[in-house]
Amino acid sequence: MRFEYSPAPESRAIVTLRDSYGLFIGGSFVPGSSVFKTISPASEEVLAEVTHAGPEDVDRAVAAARQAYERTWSAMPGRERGKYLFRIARLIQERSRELAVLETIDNGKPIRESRDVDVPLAAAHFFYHAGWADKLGYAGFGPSPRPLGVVGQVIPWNFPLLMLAWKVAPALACGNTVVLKPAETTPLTALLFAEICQQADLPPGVVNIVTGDGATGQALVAHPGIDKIAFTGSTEVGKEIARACAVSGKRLTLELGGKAANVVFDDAPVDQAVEGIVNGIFFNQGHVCCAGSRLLVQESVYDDVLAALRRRMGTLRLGDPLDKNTDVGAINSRAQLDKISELVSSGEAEGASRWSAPCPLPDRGFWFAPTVFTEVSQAHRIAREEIFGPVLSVLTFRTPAEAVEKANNTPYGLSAGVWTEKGSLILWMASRLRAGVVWANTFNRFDPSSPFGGYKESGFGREGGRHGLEAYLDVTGSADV
Ligand code: TAP
Repeated sequence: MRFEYSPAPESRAIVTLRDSYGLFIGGSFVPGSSVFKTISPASEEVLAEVTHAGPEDVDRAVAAARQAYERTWSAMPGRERGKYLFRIARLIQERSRELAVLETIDNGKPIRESRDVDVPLAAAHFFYHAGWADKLGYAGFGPSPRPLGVVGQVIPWNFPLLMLAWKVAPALACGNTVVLKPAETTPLTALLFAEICQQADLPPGVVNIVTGDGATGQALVAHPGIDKIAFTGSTEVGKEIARACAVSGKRLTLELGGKAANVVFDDAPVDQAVEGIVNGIFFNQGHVCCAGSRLLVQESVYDDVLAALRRRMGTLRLGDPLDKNTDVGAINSRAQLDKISELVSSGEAEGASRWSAPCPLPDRGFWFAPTVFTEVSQAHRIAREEIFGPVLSVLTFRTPAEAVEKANNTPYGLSAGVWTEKGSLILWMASRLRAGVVWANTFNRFDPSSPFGGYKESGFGREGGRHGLEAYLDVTGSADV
């Protein structure tokens, strides 16, 4: 049965966009060397002009962060730092609708997701790390672990505010100051976060935000005044950053790409598994590093699972991201749409069979219908490369051992999913899957207390939980680590 939905748009009125935004350095918005425009990927409308930070602007931001580190933040008792983090967390909650609408406008993701996932999780990360700020001596890193200093943080466009929270909250809780570079296509919630820092009376220079493109990121990574780089983004850029940081003495954590296997056994409840498959690959248009982009189905239930999956995909509603009924929003940029289209064409050319949900695409903006490929071989590019879009590749297996072999046959190792009724099989699989996170009978669950990170080309270091603190502390010499 098909349900008809009337439009249910969330109002944009809560967001006041400025015509142009400066850089956030030393607690104030300041001009920089040049400007660029940020657009809405759903309509291609220009939203605002944003400042491009050149090397001299990055230099100013690092100097402000150093001064704040030395004069205020590193010397402040943890319980005082914690108060600021609690205040920021509460302000994120208070301004949650504004943040959600702005995130949806700038990123293209459905309002249902920014409202129910991105913003609440961002607040949760600040609450969680606020609690740690005065308890670092009990975290198992020795009695008085020291901060590292000034941290340079570079984040991608898929979860702009949430990735900021993953980076900024632990860094500040541990006594570091930060210079953060948001992605070029999604700078607006980071700039609203800068206003929240002002509202929270955060000492000037503790958080600095430099907008710009890859060159701004490069300048930040190369800056000699930085003690640690925390990067989330593609494996390709991660490798470049690892080379740039080599023998510089800078600490480095890398959260990179993925090509997760979502493994469905023949005893899994089909409808529940299909919901998990859909959430695993179509949540956030598949712009998710841990997306379940390779579906491994046990051969005996292949026909049932595929039929139920196509049926469910046919009910997904694609369109206006601000509509509260929308399931699939816009692709974040034309460049990303081109990348998805190129990989999908390669799948067809290499002989896989494509099926896309029959949903009309809007005339303006960047869109891609939810798509599934069957008859996929492990050698196909769509089975090996991260597509970072709403495209699922389906493979089959007969035995658990074959499922493990195929799941691990990837240069990545960020996440995996297992669907079965048998607890013993879940544990057997989890101990063999080379992935930082293994979800059982669920997918894409996040919690600030749970460490997240990868193996192999998915990077190193963990974010969240006690493990995530270690990345922002000097734990050398600690016997407890
Ligand atoms: P990237 O192209 O790698 O960009 C990430 C960030 O790095 C952006 O801010 C980018 O600026 C900047 N950047 C680009 N070139 C740089 C350079 N040479 N030096 C320093 N910074 C540079 O990735 P993306 O396309 O935005 O994001 C998608 C990727 O992120 C996917 O591979 C995804 O799997 C990964 N990701 C991983 C995770 C975790 S937790 N593992 C989470 C989310 C996303 P511009 O925006 O100007 O290009």
